[in-house]
Amino acid sequence: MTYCQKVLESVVRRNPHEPEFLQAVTEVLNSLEAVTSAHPEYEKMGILERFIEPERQIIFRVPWMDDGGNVHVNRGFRVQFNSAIGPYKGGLRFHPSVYIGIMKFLAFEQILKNSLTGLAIGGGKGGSDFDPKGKSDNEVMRFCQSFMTELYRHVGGDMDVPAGDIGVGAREIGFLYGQYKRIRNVYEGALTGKGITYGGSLGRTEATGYGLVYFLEEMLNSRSQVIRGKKVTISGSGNVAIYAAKKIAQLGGTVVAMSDSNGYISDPGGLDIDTIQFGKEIERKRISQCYLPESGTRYAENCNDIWSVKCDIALPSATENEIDAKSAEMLVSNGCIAVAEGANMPCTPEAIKIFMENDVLFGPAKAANAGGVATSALEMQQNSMRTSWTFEEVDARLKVIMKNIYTKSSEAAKKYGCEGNLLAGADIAGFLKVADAMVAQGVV
Ligand code: NDP
Ligand code: 2IT
Repeated sequence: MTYCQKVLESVVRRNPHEPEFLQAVTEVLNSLEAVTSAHPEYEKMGILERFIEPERQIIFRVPWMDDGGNVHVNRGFRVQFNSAIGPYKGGLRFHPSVYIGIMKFLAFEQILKNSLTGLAIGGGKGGSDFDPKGKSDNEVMRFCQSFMTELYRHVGGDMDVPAGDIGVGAREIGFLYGQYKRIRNVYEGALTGKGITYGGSLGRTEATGYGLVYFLEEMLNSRSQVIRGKKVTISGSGNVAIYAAKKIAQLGGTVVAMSDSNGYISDPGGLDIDTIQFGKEIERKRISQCYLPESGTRYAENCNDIWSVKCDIALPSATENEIDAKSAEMLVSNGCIAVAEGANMPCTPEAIKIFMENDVLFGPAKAANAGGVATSALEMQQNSMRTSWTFEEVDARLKVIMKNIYTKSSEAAKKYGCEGNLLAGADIAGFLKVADAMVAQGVV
């Protein structure tokens, strides 16, 4: 049995009720076989055993009162997974599906993603099973204040720096930051994704979606292809999806379908992205209400059917495991040439296998969606320097970072005998930096 297999066996044995975490770890350990056999010092130093165990997991009660005076209790989480190369960094997710297994998979992926950015950030993730949907602004504020009243002890600009994820956007970050500042009485960058008036970075809102498309450009370029003229399906209609759609449109592509958890809208002639953005960001509407009835756009229930829409490129940007084998086969038979993951782990292992067997370009999440956290790290840099850069400066840095992540991932794949496999390449390139830092720092 190889070192990777031994460690995987113990992860499976010790975390039987966390399928998403097991899925993420299995994928990564499968990629690391060649690396661990080339570096026997990793086994000697127990690097993998430590790499798959979070440094710290915090679970807490979040009590809050709704507008009708009823008391609710949610569960709060922060998983501080790995701090070998920098303070813990990663988003907060507010969604009813949140439990410790989801937090651990996201924090684990975040370690490698953050390493790939080339910036000094470790891996963490947090959140709650609170559902902001249908709540008033006051209810969301009271929840965020209660959440931060516990979380403040565990975060800080040099310790752990949360940001947004599903269900946590500008509004939630504002409330969380206000409470952090009130309790700590310091003005520091303990959160990213902040508003521009209080320490946020220009370009952070756009960064994940824009970065995803910059990464896609690199992927297409390797086959002498461009975005112009391509039909693109983007699942979700949140932060990542909206700015991916905007950048695709700017670069001459056509966004033919977008979704939310209820259904999807599609239009072979192209969706009106400005209407969708206004409907989602300002009016907080459902996707079914985000198009003009007189346009050629149509709405259908069942968000999973979005993958039956004919497209050249798919950018899954909603949630984990949203593309299964059946959807992958549909994409392939409809002529899809590239898939880049905007969401975290949106493709099942079976779907990824189908893409690879059919020579579909595949951009894995930890590389393709790293633009968000990379720009969060740029926000941290600006906060430390007490300065702010222009949108153009941040965007230019983001482009360079995404290009570097592509290059690093494809070169690592080549070096370790799996040329063209960006998934393995991203795992390997991300891991090497963290592993070497862990070796240097001793058994801690
Ligand atoms: P948002 O909350 O802004 O949007 C989420 C979108 O995905 C919504 O349209 C939502 O629909 C849909 N969605 C969420 N859960 C499900 C589900 N279970 N089934 C179907 N659709 C669902 O989140 P983000 O755009 O920030 O995040 C989207 C993905 O991108 C996540 O996987 C996140 O981890 C990842 N990501 C986010 C980054 C960021 O900077 N924000 C950075 C890197 C990755 P509905 O409104 O119906 O719930
Ligand atoms: O999954 C992710 O990378 C994010 N949600 C962004 C995290 C961050 O700290 O900006």
